[in-house]
Amino acid sequence: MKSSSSIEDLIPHLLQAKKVVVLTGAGVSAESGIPTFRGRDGLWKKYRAEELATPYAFISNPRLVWEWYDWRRQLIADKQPNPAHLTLAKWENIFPSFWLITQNIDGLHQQAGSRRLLELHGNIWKMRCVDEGTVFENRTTPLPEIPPHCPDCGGLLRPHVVWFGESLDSSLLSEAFRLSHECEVMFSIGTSAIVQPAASLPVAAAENGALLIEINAEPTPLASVAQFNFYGRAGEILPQIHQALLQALEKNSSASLGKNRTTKARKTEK
Ligand code: BJW
Repeated sequence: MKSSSSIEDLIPHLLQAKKVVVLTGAGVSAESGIPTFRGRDGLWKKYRAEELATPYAFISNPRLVWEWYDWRRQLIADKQPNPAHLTLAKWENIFPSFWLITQNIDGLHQQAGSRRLLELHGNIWKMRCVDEGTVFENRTTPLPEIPPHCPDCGGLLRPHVVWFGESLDSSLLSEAFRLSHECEVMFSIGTSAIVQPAASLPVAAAENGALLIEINAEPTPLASVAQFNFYGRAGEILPQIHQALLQALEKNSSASLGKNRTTKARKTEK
């Protein structure tokens, strides 16, 4: 199939789809004011994310790494979901099976209302005891103590996120691959699609016959694999697709599946 960037052409595929999976990355939160990792905004002081998001950086200088996370927690704390997050939350009520797989650790998808959500790289609002492995939710910003210590055993706490060279939670990853293999439509949104293993999920879906749609500010390695490519701001493109989908569902309301979806979709619009 030749690639397209027409929403009109995409809608018939979405109307047919029962199993839809979306992979998101930092670009989805960019319009909420949260910097992405790569590109001009990706620097903190003189450090790149790749230099700080590693277990080696943490072992050699926990204070520096925690200062970076404390800065990011303060930056994220007052940020709100944007139309991209809100649209994806609505899609849980539109498609018969819908799953959101995110690489983001900012919690904005949950804040937008998404519940069928896998957070592959953890969550910045959680901390983990290096000694005991206990996980705590902690939303205090700024942190009163850097680096923070475990309230139970006094051990060093670390952010409950996945750094380079660390394995992702194996059950979460298996579930993400299962959903990607089984879906009929997969969206890859706001990710540079270079960090593994997350970047393999859309490829796995496409290899298993799913329709792949990329929405990103710029082409990524997925561009040649995707059948639909939309380049621009996710917070503008997703609502446009959503509106076109709702209009098509209204027209199709005589079909029983379409009827159910339209009723649910209308509810979510209230
Ligand atoms: C917009 C927009 C708008 C902007 N609208 N779009 C196989 C081959 C080679 C290497 C590896 C491999 N397997 C594993 C590796 C090593 C490594 C890896 O992938 N390295 C690559 C860089 C090559 N992977 C790992 O180490 C992973 N672990 C692992 O696989 O364990 C087993 C193993 C280990 C070692 C060797 C082999 C196997 C773990 C990866 C963990 C990633 N962690 C981070 C930090 C999380 C915590 C934190 O946030 O602090 O996760 S790094 C960072 O990158 C973060 C992100 O989730 C992740 C992905 O970034 P993302 O989301 O794509 O952001 P950007 O900035 O890259 O892109 C944003 C995009 O949005 C851009 O394209 C913009 O244009 C676009 N955009 N505004 C739409 N408005």
